[in-house]
Amino acid sequence: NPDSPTIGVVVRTRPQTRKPAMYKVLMLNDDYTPMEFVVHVLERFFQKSREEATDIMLHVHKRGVGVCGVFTYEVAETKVTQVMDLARQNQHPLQCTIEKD
Ligand code: NFA
Repeated sequence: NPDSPTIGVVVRTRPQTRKPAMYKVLMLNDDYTPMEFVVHVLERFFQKSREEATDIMLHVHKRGVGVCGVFTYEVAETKVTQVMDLARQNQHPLQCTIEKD
């Protein structure tokens, strides 16, 4: 319509959305933590099936280190704390660490 100016709305978008940095939770082998405890930890804190947990535990047992999962920093930190707290309560030397993915 030539007599009525069109009303425009300025919409600004962010230049990009950034994906959060991701961190691997690594589990280290040791000579003392019982295999069944490691499987329990993987089921409880990393939502692994019994079969998957057993595969990961055996991988860590044979290779020395393995990936439990990949998470944002805060979630990865929480998982490590939960695993190490339960291990200490049960007097197992099980160790977990975080590594940037
Ligand atoms: N190496 C341990 C054992 O023989 C089992 C283990 C697996 C410990 C994975 C830590 C991590 N009892």
